[in-house]
Amino acid sequence: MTNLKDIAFRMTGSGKGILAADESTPTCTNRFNSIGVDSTPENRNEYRDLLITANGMEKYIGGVIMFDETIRQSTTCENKIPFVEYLTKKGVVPGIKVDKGAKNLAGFENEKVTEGLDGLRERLNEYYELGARFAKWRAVIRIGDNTPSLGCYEANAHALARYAALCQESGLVPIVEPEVLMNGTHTIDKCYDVTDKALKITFEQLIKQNVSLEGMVLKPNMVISALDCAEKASVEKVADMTLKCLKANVPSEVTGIAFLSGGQSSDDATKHLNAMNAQDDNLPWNLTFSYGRALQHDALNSWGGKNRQEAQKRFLQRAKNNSLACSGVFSN
Ligand code: 5MM
Repeated sequence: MTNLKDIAFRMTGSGKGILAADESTPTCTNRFNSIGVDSTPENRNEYRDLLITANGMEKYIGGVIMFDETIRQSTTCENKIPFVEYLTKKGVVPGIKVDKGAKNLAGFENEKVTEGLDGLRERLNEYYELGARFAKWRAVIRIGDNTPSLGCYEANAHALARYAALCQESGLVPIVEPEVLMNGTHTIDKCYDVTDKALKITFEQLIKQNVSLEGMVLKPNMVISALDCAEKASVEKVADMTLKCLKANVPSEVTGIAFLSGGQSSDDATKHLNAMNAQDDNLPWNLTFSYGRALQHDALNSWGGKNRQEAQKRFLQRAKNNSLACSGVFSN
């Protein structure tokens, strides 16, 4: 079995990041509705194909997160090669979203816990056989007047740790994603406090469940002002506060940290990552991206169901910009 640390390095090292293309069918349908394309299995296959087969994407992308439907699909224009096989041949690690979504947390108002642990060992073994070498599980933490509660932090951290241990038992690198949402009006200082606590409790649980830290990838939110906050923090402030929070909470053994974009504009997501890597080139972990919307937004809109070439061009440009940001050398 390949060493988990090596896989985590291939996903996040050498200036590469991760493409999050694991939208579940309802989310993909919302995205397609916005561009007037029917969300059929064939159209979803065609869209994922244009991302995965974009010429040279492997220079910038070390791993692709897929949804259950996608990992069973194949390229549409290159002799129907299964996506897993196609990616593996290009040196890109195939991955799979394995959580079953964030559901209401019983006993708490307006809080979620991510489900999917029952039967997970068997599902992971099947995905390993299909060729996946990493997995992803996303926990959702919303900032509100009286949230998050300690019960919400702990329930989500415990599930993330149980999932991560099961992944490593099956030979898969777990991406551990405790996402503090950008929705709301809160300040960057509030986001710092909540992210600090979420990471602290998540690592306590990961250590208790004997998860190998070098064989995992953390996928956190950046420390940032909420979407509807009256005062938007500068790029420098986001970079400073995010690095401070990560240094305070993420053990140096962790191989990679790959941010989610979370609703930031594509440009902001690149600038923030760039500022962090420009500020400190001696970080203990690879600091990179695992973006969904910030990598796909331009491509999806220019595709519109037809314009494959333009969509691939836009996707490659975003991937390249973020790869440069991994070395802190991106400039507009
Ligand atoms: C790609 O979107 C994923 C969520 O999909 P579902 O809501 O359909 O399950 C999501 O987990 C994603 O991987 C991360 O949030 C990163 O995506 P963004 O768009 O925040 O960079």
